[in-house]
Formats: sequence, structure tokens, C-alpha cells
Amino acid sequence: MEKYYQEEIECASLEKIREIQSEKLVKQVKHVWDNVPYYRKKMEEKGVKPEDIKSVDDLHKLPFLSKADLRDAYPYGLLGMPLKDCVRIHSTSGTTGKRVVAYYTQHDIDLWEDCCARALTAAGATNEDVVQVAYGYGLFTGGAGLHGGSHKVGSLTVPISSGNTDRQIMFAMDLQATVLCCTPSYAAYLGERMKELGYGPDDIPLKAGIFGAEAWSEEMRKDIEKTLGIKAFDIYGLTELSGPGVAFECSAQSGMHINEDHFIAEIIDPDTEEVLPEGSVGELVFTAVDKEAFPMLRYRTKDICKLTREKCSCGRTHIKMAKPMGRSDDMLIIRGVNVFPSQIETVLMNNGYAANYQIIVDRVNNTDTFDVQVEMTPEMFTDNIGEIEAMQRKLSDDLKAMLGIKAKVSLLAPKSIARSEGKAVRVVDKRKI
Ligand code: DLL
Repeated sequence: MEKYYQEEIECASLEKIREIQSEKLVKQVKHVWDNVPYYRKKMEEKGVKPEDIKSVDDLHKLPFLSKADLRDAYPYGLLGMPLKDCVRIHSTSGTTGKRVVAYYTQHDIDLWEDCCARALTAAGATNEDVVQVAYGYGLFTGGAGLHGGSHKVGSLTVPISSGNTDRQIMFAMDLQATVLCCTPSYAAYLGERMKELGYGPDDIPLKAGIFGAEAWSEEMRKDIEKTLGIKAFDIYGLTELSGPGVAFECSAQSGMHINEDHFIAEIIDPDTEEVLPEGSVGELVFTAVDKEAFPMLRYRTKDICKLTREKCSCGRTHIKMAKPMGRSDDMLIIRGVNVFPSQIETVLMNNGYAANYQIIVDRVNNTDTFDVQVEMTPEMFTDNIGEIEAMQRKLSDDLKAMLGIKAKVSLLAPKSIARSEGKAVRVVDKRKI
């Protein structure tokens, strides 16, 4: 039977959800107007006042916030509460510019941990479970978020953090861990290492995994489920909005329910900023309606996906987001064609490869070069040149069919590509350097 952490709200009627959202939005806009001069100025520039926002239907009147605003306002410009009321910060890795620093009051931490507790409960965790949290701890939100959620559920929490893979496997076996939380690429690596050590899915008691923080394909899900002998659930979130748990998968494993009592989602056309109807593919925008310290209104995530409010078999009513296809800033334009790394991953995995690959793009004589390097699995490994060439040709043809452009495929020996303990690096775009 489906279990919920906060059933009343997770299964509330659409009418009730909209009522909650409207009430919180009106309060949040007033809070921001009064306490965040940076956003107030944006509202003034757009000619909108707090009294213009009476319900969720008025959301579209508010200005957007983007990563550029976060950088402009760094470090304290978007703070909504006095620092004395804040109890923690988290931060992004800052690989694409200045770090984002997000602030939390105790109230914000509580709401965030509730969201993670909902995700854990949806994956089947109870107070009888042992939850191994192998997301990184520290400034990254993955470790702290799932850790707090696991406490709320009452599970025995193993704060092992990421890395030290052999110890992870030993702990999982010795402590009888039943739920694993980490990035999907690290879960795949754990599975690979288990195999090397001679263990199969029956040797570990894991039953579920909660994997997110990066894009991963359905094919990768199947692969992880098989090697670890678990059900693998997706979880989504971003530092600006708290961290993991903005949305999570339920037993239906077909898209993630957005915690709509805390986050209002919109899909926009990234070029025109026009709000698109339900079911359209576009950029995901979130309004956090009850975060105090770092209140984000209409925050442009750059994640590309779509929303659906179809009835879900799990009984939850909150709108679902599809697996993000990738980020608009991850999308590669190669010889004029839009390419998402997730499309390449799908082709590779459909051909029996594991998700150990790298996409290398460069520009030589004003033409883009497009190389896909992928490891052979130990089972398919061969040093017969003829066989390797035939396998490369097959992949190159399948990629052409998917993307419309030709890639130079190179098959590598197993273990040639560095494994990731956190978010995997899939793309090396030398054109930008
Ligand atoms: O990655 C928070 C998180 C931690 C989510 C643990 C899930 C589990 P950031 O480092 O700020 O926060 O990165 C946020 O990661 O905008 C997406 O592009 C990407 N992302 C997060 N979850 C998913 C997912 C954390 N399930 C950015 N699928 C987001 C695809 C994801 N992309």
C-alpha cells in the first residue's frame, strides 16, 4: 500500500492546492517587497505592486529572477531575513561562474527536510529502514537534504557521504542498508565495483535508491536497477530552491511530483519568456512560496522539461515534471544542430554500453568536431580491430539517426574514463576555452 509522509497535502484536491498557493504567494510577495530591495526594484521596473498579486493567476505579472541576478546580488543582495535569523548556508559548485550561496532559516530547513521525507517515504522508506546517504556532505545540498529527510522519517541514517567506494559496499552489507541515496552516476559505479568484488544484487539488502542531481536516462535507470537489485527513484532539486526534494518520484516511476504547496512551477519559452500551456516542453520556472531567508520568485532554472497533471496511480495529486532533458546551458549546438547529452546516453545504453562516456566538441578550421568516447563493457571487450570498427560504425549510425549529425565514435577499454563520486562530467566543450 502506498505510504505518504504528509498525506493530507500530498493528496489534496487541485482546488485546495491552488488555495494554499494563492494564500502563500500573496504573503510571500509582500515579504519580498518589504525585505528584498533588489527584487522590489525589479517589481517597480515592471510596474507591479504587491496588491496586484491576489492569487496564483497573477503570478505571470511578476518579474523573473535568473542566475545573473543571483550573481549581481551576491552575496547578500537577495537575503529576505536578517542574518541573525539564518542558521545555515549551502552553495553550488560554481563551475559556470560565481558560486550561488543560498541561506536558510530554521523554518526553511524544516520545510526542505519535509520535502525530502516525502521523497524517501514515496520510495518506501520507513523507520525500519537503514538509509545510506552517499551524496556529498558539506556545501552541496545532497547530503544534508536527504540526511534531514531520513531523520524525519525515523530511518537509521548512515551519513557516509560520497567516495571511498569499497567502504560504501562494506557498510551497505554490514549495516544492512536498505535505501541508497547518491547521484545516478555514483550508483552505477557502486554497481560496477560490486561486480568486480564478486558481489551480485542478492549480496546486498538494498531495496530502493534515490538518485538525482544530474540528468540520467531511463536506460540508465534499468541498468542500475538490475545491477543493484533495487527500484531506482528520481529526485530533483536545486540549491537556489533549497536542494533535493523540490520534486520526487513515486511508485509509478513516471515523472516527479513537484511539492506544489512549496513550489509553484511554470514552463516558459526560454527565448520569449511566454508562459506555455501544460504539456509543452520549455524552461522550468519556480516560485518558492514559503522560503523566508532566500525567497525565489519566478526563478529561471534553465532546466528543459514538461509538466503534466494526469491522475497518478500513487494517489498523489501534485503536478508531475518529466525527467529534465538537460539544461539549456548544457545543450550543445554542434554544426547548427541542438544536441542534448541525454540523447547520446540513450543511444549508447540501447546498444548495451554502460553510462561511461564523454562527449568532446572542438572547432577545427571553423568546423565543429564531435567526438563520442565510450567504454566497452568488460563483457563486450575485444582487441580485434575489425570488430571494434564494426561496433563504432553501428554506434555512429545510430547517433546519426537520433541527432541528424555524424559523430566520430571511439570505443575505449573498460575503466578508461574517470568515475564520478558526485555529478559526472559528460561534456568537454573545447570551443569555449
Ligand atoms: O543538484 C540538488 C540535488 C541534490 C538534487 C541531490 C537531487 C539530489 P544543484 O547542485 O544546485 O542542486 O544543481 C541543480 O542539477 O538545475 C538540474 O540541472 C540538475 N538536477 C538536479 N536534479 C536532477 C534530476 C542539486 N533529478 C541542477 N534530473 C538542476 C536531472 C537534475 N537534472
